[in-house]
This record gives sequence, C-alpha cells and structure tokens, in this order.
Amino acid sequence: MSYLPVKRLFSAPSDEEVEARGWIYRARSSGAIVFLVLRDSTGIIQVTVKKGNLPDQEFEAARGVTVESSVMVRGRLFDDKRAPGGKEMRASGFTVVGSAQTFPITEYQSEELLLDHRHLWIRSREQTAVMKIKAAAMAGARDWLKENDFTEVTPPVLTTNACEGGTTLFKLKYFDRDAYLSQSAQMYLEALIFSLDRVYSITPSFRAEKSRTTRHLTEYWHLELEEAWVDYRGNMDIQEQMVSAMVEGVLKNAGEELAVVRKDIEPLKAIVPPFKRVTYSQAVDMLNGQGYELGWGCDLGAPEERALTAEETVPVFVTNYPKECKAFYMKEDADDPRTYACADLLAPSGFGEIIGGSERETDLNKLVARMQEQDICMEPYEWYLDLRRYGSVPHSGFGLGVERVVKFICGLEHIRDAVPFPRTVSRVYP
Ligand code: NSS
Repeated sequence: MSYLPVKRLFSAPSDEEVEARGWIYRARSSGAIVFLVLRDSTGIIQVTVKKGNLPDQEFEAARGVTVESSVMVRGRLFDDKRAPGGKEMRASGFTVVGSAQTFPITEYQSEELLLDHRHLWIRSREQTAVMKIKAAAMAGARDWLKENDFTEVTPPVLTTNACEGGTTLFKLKYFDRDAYLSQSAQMYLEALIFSLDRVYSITPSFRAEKSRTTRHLTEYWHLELEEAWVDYRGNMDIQEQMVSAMVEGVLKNAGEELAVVRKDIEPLKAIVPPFKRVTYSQAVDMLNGQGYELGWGCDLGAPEERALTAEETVPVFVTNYPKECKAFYMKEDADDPRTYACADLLAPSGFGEIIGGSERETDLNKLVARMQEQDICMEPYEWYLDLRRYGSVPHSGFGLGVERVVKFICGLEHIRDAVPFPRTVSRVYP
C-alpha cells in the first residue's frame, strides 16, 4: 500500500484502508480514544485512534505520542461534520517514526522566541503557506520569462565592485585581496545581453542596511532582468506584465494558501496591466498637495511611497527621478536632463517599492564624467566601461525584490516573514 498525501485522503473511498504519514499537529486523549491531527505539506486531517481497533502496543504509542512527532497511520476515512474538512481517519495501525521532545513553541509566543526557533517555526501553517505562495510567484515569473524568450543566467555573487553605492557593501577577505557580496547582478547581466539579448537571473543580493525597517533584509532574493534594444518605457511594459504574471501564478496555483494568510484576495485580481505611471515631479506635487513640504530633488522614502499608493489599486511607476537620487549608471533623460530615464515600481495599498529599474547610460564619456564627479574609483569598473567601448547598445533592466513582492501579495506586516531564515541587522541565526 502506498502513502497518500493528506489532501488526497479527503477524496479516498471509505471502504478501503489507506496509509498516511506526517507530523502530529495536535494530540488529545480521553480514555480509550485518542484524537490526533496529522499534518503534512498538503494539509491537516483528524485521526481517531480507538483501543481495540489496532494492536494494544500501537494504541499505547498513539496515546503517548507528542506534538511534532513523525508518524505513519493506517486506516479508513469516514464523514464527520465536526472534523476539519468534514472527514476523519479511523486508525487500524499507528507507528511513531521519530518521537518529538516537548516542542518549544506553543501558542502566543514572543516574536523573538519564534525567530530564535525559526527552524521549527517554519513548520507552522502560515509560514508553509507563505513559502508555497513565494514558490508560485517565482514560478509565475519564470513561466512568463520563458514564454517571452528570456534566458536565465547565473551571475557571480562574489564581486569586486559596488553597483548600488559603497555604503551598503558587505566586505570580505578573498584570499589576499578584498571582495564584496553582490548587491545586484545588473552589471553582469548588462555584459550578457551582448550575446543573449534578453536575460534574467534570480540570486541572493546583499545589503549591509543598518536600517531596522519592515521592508529591509540584509540578504534578499533578487529577480533581475536586462534587455537590449529596449528603452525605459518598454522596460516598464515588461515589468507590469511580469508582475501581473507572478500574481496570476499565485491566484491560480496557491489559492488555498492565500486564504490562510489574507482575508480578502479580491484586490489581487486587479493587478493587471496597465499600471499607473507618474513622473517624480508629479508625485512631489501630489505629495505637497497632501501637506508634505518636499523640495524638488528630495528622495522619496517609505512614508512618501505609502502616501502615494495608499488609495491605489494597481501598482504605480514613479518615473524620472532627479539624478541626485539615483545611481550613476542610469541614462540621462533627453527630454529632461535633470532626471534619469528610470522608474521605481510601487505596490498599491501603501506597500511601497518593489522594483527599481532604468535605461542604462550608453555614452562612455557621460558615464566616466559622472563617476569622476562622484569620486568613484574607475579601476574596478574597467570591465563595465568596456561594454560601452565594444558595440554599445541601448538597453534597460530592473531588479525586483522577491520578498517585497511576497510581502505585498500575502499582506505581511514584516518582510522577514517572506523568507524562511531572515537575515537582518540583528539576526543571522539560525
Ligand atoms: O537598489 S535597487 O533599487 N536597484 C538595483 O539594485 C538595480 N541594480 C537592479 C537592476 O536594475 N538590475 O534594488 C532593486 C529592488 C528594490 O526595488 C527592492 O524591491 C529590492 O531590490 N531591495 C530590497 N529588498 C529587501 N531588502 C533590501 N534591503 C532591499 N534593497 C533592495
């Protein structure tokens, strides 16, 4: 007899014995009956173990079983209105595979304790649901990228140059020289479009962010894409289609999990192209109209992003940021040279930035002048500048924070719950 996943037990015929295996989610006994709830990756089911229906030794094993022990159960399925999902399994065989010591996590634990026991807490239903939603979102992106002829590539994580400024670099000893953990694969993707045209990568990115916020991790998963022959407007078209495909993938393949983590899934159905587009200057005017006192040139932080998107139902692109707010590699906008041809994508309902993207500067002289202005040491970037020397081509790309998107899709308060083992300023264990 083969083992059925818990989810499949609900449709198993009642006249046949079936076997299941998993972990004890709840256990309670009263005299000659033991009530158990069995959990596996697919769901939970009630199991009743009655003395006399199985060998005494197995009944005793069920009576003494502890929460989170791994077990194998044999039995038949019966309708029972009081049981979760309307079915229960009545055991005719019960084996403990790995007995659990008293589980350190019970109801109403402090956030700190849960984080210290993250390796155990990830078994919870909410965490399991979030991980499945994340997988569905990433699969949605990969499917869309494949359909649209993007090649997945594998850039390095050990690098010798910054992409997003020196202040958030993690430095490490690389034999007898210094190296850094990558902040972004962008520059390597830029090198790869010369042979592959349309590329993307999904890698960890590292930011030594001292800020303790609900949207910053020091290690996060970064989906980055680069495309030749595309300007920043075309770049936005790609982003809105890909983000919509991620949400659609979740709605289609992780609907049950969504119901575990959020009350209302309707707002997600509105995430379809076209997304809203406003310029930075328009955004500043809108914010100042709401009582902010922003000068042109101020960067938009979390509160401003929240205010801009609080009432929106679709994501919002904010385009054409002033040069002083953004990185040196972006293309100057021909229509407004005070700005770059760039856009950040902000998720609706106040969730804030999920993507940063731009057209890239292709003019070698402009790039070099800008780097000199900003006192950037040229040597580690020589290879990057070569890309402008040998067959330079108009191109654009972006980076999407996978956990930021999952936080938005799941409606999570804190980004750390979008990753099984969060890394933040105060946490690298477990
Ligand atoms: O710094 S970004 O805005 N842009 C880049 O790194 C570009 N070099 C990407 C590219 O064009 N290939 O980061 C991109 C996204 C940003 O919108 C967030 O969604 C996410 O990466 N991000 C983060 N997520 C979690 N934690 C932290 N600290 C974080 N920093 C950025």
